Amino acid sequence: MLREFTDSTDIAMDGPALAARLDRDGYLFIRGLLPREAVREVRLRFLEIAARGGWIDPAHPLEASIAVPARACKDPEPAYLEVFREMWMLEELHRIKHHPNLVATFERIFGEAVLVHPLLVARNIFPQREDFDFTTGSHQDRIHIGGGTSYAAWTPLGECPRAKGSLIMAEGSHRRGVLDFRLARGAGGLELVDDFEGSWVGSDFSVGDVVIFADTIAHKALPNLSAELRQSFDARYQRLRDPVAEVSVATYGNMCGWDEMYAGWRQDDLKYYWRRQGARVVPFDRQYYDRRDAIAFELAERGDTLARDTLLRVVQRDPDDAKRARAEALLIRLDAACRAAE
Ligand SMILES: O=C(O)CCC(=O)C(=O)O
Repeated sequence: MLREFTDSTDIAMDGPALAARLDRDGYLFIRGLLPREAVREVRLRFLEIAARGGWIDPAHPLEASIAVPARACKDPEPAYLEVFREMWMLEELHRIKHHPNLVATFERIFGEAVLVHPLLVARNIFPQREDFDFTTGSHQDRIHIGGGTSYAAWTPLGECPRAKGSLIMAEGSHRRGVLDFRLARGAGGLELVDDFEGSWVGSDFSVGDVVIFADTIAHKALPNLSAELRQSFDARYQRLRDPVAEVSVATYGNMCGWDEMYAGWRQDDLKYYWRRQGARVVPFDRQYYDRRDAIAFELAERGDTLARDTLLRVVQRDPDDAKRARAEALLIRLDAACRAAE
């Protein structure tokens, strides 16, 4: 059962009230926090790139964002990243996470200076089909983000009713610390063991509506049951004086260097801003990834394809040479076994 989000639009200018509610529920849902035009600009850029990548059905207007099911792909597959790379490097995408309405909201909540994480995530979720499902399973961000306490802001690029796969929260679950997880299909590649029955809250999102949430709240996406590509972005914010993990000041999956990305930008004000702000960068705590990867290695040794996406992530992103080599060998073995079974 899914209950409605508590709507915090009426207290959006009241810092102490926002902070108290965020502490109580683990999330804040604020309607119209971002201007529609600012979101629409990013959306159009995304759709143009998606169309060039063959993801959007040309038989419909671009803004209808009707997906081509045969081109369904997912992060971190190479076919996905090839198209996604251009989206992630867009100046407009990075600029919107600094939108004064977002930053001022976090300043009000913290009552002090805010660090906007340089890393942000953008998503393109193809419609769910019998042979394709990339619905984000329930997880906590803390294990992916590390550093000091941080908060996410998630917003869809375009209208996002529940049936198009909006994000939902397990109200109050942020109080329980880091919880047990297992490997799963879907964005993130993990899911929490607990099902949080009775705690789930969500809403239909209009363009500009934002959900802000704590890095220990359990959350997940609903399946995309529409014919459209569900696009969204999630950015992270923390107190400037708290430490930030090095992964959060790197580009997405280290897909490019910042200089390479900045070369295509028109303005300079957001280039390396966190260095000028004096962000305190610390090593990323890999303990949870080490646990995830150990599970994936064990499953892969047994020929379970559930391990595949995690192995891909290790190959693309892990700093440990031996671990990357082991993941690569297991991936080759898994794929050969799959081909033999076909
Ligand atoms: O957009 C999604 O499907 C997942 C987003 C998410 O889990 C997050 O922002 O932490």
